[in-house]
Amino acid sequence: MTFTVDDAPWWTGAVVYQIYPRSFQDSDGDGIGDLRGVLQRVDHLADLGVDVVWFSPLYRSPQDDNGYDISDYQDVDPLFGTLEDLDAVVEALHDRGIKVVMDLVVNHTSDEHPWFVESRSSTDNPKRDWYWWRPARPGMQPGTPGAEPTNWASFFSGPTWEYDEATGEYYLHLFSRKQPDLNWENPEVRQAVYAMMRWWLDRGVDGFRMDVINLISKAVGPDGSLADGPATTGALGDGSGQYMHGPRLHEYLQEMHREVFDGRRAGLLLVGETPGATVEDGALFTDPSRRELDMVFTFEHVGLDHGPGGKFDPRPLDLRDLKAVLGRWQAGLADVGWNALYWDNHDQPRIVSRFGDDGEYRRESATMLATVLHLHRGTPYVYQGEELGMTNAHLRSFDAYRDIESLRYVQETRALGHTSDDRLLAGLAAMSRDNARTPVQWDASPQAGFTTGEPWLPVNPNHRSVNAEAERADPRSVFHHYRRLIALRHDDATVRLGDFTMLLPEHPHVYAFTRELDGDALLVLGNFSGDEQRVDVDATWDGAEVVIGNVDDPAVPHGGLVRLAPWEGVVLRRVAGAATGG
Ligand code: ISL
Repeated sequence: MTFTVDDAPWWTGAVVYQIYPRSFQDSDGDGIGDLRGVLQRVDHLADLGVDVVWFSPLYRSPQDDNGYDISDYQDVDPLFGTLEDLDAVVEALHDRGIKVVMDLVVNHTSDEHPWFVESRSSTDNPKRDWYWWRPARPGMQPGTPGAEPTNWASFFSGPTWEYDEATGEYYLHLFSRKQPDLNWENPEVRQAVYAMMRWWLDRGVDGFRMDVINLISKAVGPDGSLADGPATTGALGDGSGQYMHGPRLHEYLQEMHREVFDGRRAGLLLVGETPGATVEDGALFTDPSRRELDMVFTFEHVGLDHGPGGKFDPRPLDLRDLKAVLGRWQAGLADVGWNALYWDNHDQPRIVSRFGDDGEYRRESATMLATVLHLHRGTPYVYQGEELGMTNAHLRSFDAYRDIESLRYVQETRALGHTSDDRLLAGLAAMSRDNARTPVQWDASPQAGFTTGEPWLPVNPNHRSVNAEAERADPRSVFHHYRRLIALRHDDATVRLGDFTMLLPEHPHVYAFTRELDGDALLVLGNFSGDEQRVDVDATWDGAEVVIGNVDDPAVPHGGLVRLAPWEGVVLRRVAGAATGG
């Protein structure tokens, strides 16, 4: 096992809470959340009991991708406040024993970052090589369709290359055209990033969540060439083989570790966002002896409901797939490395609407999903509002959407005439990132206590019943369930470190596993359906003690048989002696 009770790092017992500042709490009535707003809500976080807060980007930004396009890494965007406001928030959180992790977005900058402004100014500018500039395809007229240097498709639809008239070349942007990719091949770029990271650590932050960190190394030939990927839609192709887990990725991460973290490691948290990573990649990133990252976010489990047409063409989840994927990550990182555990973040639809039932069984399914996730081995992440059982936005018209990924997808798909508006809207309603981005629902008042103004994205009308005030008042609520799960991880070594064994992998509706440490054993059962489910565990669990449940009369096995109520989630502890079967 990677870690034992004696040598496990602090974050094996920690729970992280993600704040998406624009949607958390507004203090000045402009309809956009801000740092003074966060200050008003720090006690909510302390009451929940989380150990770390990760802030999505607060830096200066033109907000083309809500702050994931940064124009100054060492300042706070005026939308959110000032550096002094941030200091005050960090202090308030530290006072409550909560660490602060910053988003680190260094695969790309904003096109308005001074580095890029210089880089684009001329072909011989000293910063020209800080980004990926390439001429048009040989024999093609620059700026014409198909003349892009490679056929790669952007994450946000369309090509990854933007033609820049001023110098007659293209620059690479894996995301929007306002997010040019930094050239990590250039050592000056890397040193500038490391210096910025040290500056933040010196200011007192406790680590980084590293945005698409597995895209920073591109496969570039000795002559500077970049290769096409296999064709996908129209003229475009999938370039991920050329920029995902590129040849120098691990070298860069190890260099970053040496340059930034060595000598000040204790108490920090380094988590990488790694779309497309396999469990083998995960082990390489998080093997402590390789000195790269503490944990990474896998995307496999949140891709299982993507249909043949991609994420906006969703299909129902087959629970067996979810168990296979998460079980594989548990097994693959059992002896080396560590998992980051999540259902929600600012890019994903709300889990209770996605894998649960956000109607009749909202409370039951939200608490069951939380129970299953938090009982895995790894560090759980809670995304703002998840602890309130917040649901998808259920937006009904194209105009209501703000997210660049959704808007670009609509534009592109309509231009290609690929699908009907009804299907497009249904895809957005299920999968758009805006589902996660509606304002946090604090109370039943007209704007849910989020703002006194007009919110940048509408408040979900269900805030009249689904809100923090109501959740806090009800001991059975989703909020109190999360609070108990977080406390359980703090108190229970088996939850933190116990070995994981998946049970019933072929059952279509029940998620079941055990955790075991030094003779102590927990059984976790989750009913992913609105029907009662009867399953056979084994008789050693008869009469087991209920550690945490989400219904009035939690399921306990008799003769090895257990009956789970709709969306029931329960954790049982084997009573000493029963395991012998005698
Ligand atoms: O949300 C996605 C689309 O389905 C993902 O592909 C997402 O774009 C990818 O996981 C990278 O996400 C991160 O980097 C993006 C930013 O838009 C996301 O918000 C961020 O989490 C570019 O910085």
